[in-house]
Amino acid sequence: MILRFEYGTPFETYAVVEEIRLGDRLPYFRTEEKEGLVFTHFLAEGDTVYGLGETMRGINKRGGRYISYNTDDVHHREDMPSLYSSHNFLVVDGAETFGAFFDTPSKVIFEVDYQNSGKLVVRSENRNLRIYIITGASAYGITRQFLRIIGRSFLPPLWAFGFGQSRWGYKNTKDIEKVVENYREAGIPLDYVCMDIDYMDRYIDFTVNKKRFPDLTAFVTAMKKKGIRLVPIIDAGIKVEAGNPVYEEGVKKGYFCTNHEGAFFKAAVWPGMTHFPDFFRKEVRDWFGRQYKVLTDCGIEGFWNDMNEPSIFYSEYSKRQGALNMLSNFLFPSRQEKKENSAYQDYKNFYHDIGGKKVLHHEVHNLYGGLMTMASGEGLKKLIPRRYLLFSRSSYIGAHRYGGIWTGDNSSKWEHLRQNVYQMPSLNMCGFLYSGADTGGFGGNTDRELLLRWLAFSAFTPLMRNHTALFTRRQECYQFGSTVEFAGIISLRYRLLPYIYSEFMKAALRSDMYFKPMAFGFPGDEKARKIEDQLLVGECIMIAPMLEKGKNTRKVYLPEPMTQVRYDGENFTCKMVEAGDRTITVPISHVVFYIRKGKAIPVGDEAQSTREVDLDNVELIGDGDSYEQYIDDGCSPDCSLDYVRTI
Ligand code: MIG
Repeated sequence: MILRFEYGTPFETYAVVEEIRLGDRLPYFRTEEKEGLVFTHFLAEGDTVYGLGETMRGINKRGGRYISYNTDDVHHREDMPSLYSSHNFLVVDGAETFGAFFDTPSKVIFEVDYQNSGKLVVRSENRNLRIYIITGASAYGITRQFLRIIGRSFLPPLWAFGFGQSRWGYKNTKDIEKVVENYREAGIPLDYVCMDIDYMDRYIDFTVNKKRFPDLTAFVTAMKKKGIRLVPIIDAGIKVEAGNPVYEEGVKKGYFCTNHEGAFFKAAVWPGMTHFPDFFRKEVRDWFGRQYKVLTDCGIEGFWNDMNEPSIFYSEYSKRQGALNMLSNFLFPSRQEKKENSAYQDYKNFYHDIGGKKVLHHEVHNLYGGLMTMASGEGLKKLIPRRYLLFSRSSYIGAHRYGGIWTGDNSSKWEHLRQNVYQMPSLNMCGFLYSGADTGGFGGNTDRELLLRWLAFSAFTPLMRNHTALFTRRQECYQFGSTVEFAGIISLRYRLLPYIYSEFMKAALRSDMYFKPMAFGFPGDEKARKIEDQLLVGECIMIAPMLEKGKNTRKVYLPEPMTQVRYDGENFTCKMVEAGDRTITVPISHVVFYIRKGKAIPVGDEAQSTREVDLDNVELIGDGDSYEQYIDDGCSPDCSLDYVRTI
């Protein structure tokens, strides 16, 4: 059952799409007014708390403090309170089991048994909010009810499930051609290459640098012939410059955020001074969505939206302060929270025009990136007759209906691979099924072993992209000596595509999760409940990724007998294994995963690009004898469960 509770005049966030009955007294929480509203729930000792989407730590959120306030910070330490997105849904599972969604675009702090308080304390800075309380028999069932009320996940095309290569620093057609050539030569599958900010003319949105890409349409066509799509980046800010048509039209129509004086707010990002589109207005979203036409007209079918927290280097107000903050952020990452008052000062320096009222950005901050995604998604739906690819850095629940997300600027650290594993099921709980991290790590220099192990995990994440930052070592899969192991691991992804695609589509169409914590699959199993480094992928697979440097073995817990599948880069070897604790040996060129009891999964042939994948031509492996396969042409927008058939 789901009930809605309202405080003050809640802000419309577009997160929930169903009409939910109003309850009269908030259950489970004690409510106090203290610098906003404070909700307290007493946790029992064995309670597990799931959810909160893109946050750090683990799958069980106990012991942590999390702040929903979208933040661009490259230091993803485990105790980091805020990342790029805010996903305020959690489930308490234990003595009392319920789900709660704190629906407000303002800052919310979650203290989950923080400092062993035994309490779940939720502090909403804003007194206007909606809370949805969901009850049900299990954490999984509650999550599925939540997924139903927030509406169906974004459905990407089949090619978006291929492998993508990206690097901040690819400058021109030659750079990209070289990447594609090297991949094809090494026989490593590849479906798309991302174009980072350097493809633009001086980082100006919706422009193409004519020197570097003299004929983008011809280039896109030539790449498509090789089975490669190009995926350009779009940033949130629009450059202030006479002659920039997007800027000029935005100014004329009053589409940008304003400052204290009522003039358009100026903030410096990559292109220099920019104005921020006021995505809170429908006409602004429609207008922004139409701008993608410049690129879709060239044959582009996918984008990534960046800097949409929005990220600000400095502004007309904080010029000095901003530079100092950036420096101190870099030098003293652990002071992130304490710096809030100065580093985030600019969020109190501009306004949105919402329903004719001036609203301070700070109060609706967490919704900005999500609304940019809504603008792009709705625009792309009109511009492209097929399904588009879109993933964003910043988001709020609701944006999952328009695009996916990537988890932002991680680094090349084993710890961040582990965080990637923990984040996936939590993001799925909040609707973001199409997600993934920068495989190999964005900041810092990766190494062969880390990248191979990371790829072996990302082979299961819907968004599978190798991305790295400017000034880091080359990170393409052919830069690490022998390429066979890379070709082998990535070929697993392509051979599993009939399963991965089908499970993703079924999960989205049934308001279900694609990645689940072990506890959701084996709720009665005390041991499974505590395991965070194994995940369920779709309805049939359990994975146990290799997360430690220099180690070829790991422990795996099997709650039931399963088929162990070992892929050596070429062949699948299956054997039944009994329930219980096992130690497996997984050389760097292998991937070991499990098929659940009584289940079978479809595997296909190797392919260099998704266009060679034949979803129809599959073989079943596992001890079951049938599989429910979602199958369609991979690009038509009319997806439905009618496309599920039993094979
Ligand atoms: O200030 O476009 O998270 O993926 O490569 C950095 C350059 C801006 C941040 C993104 C990252 C991207 C980078 N961007």
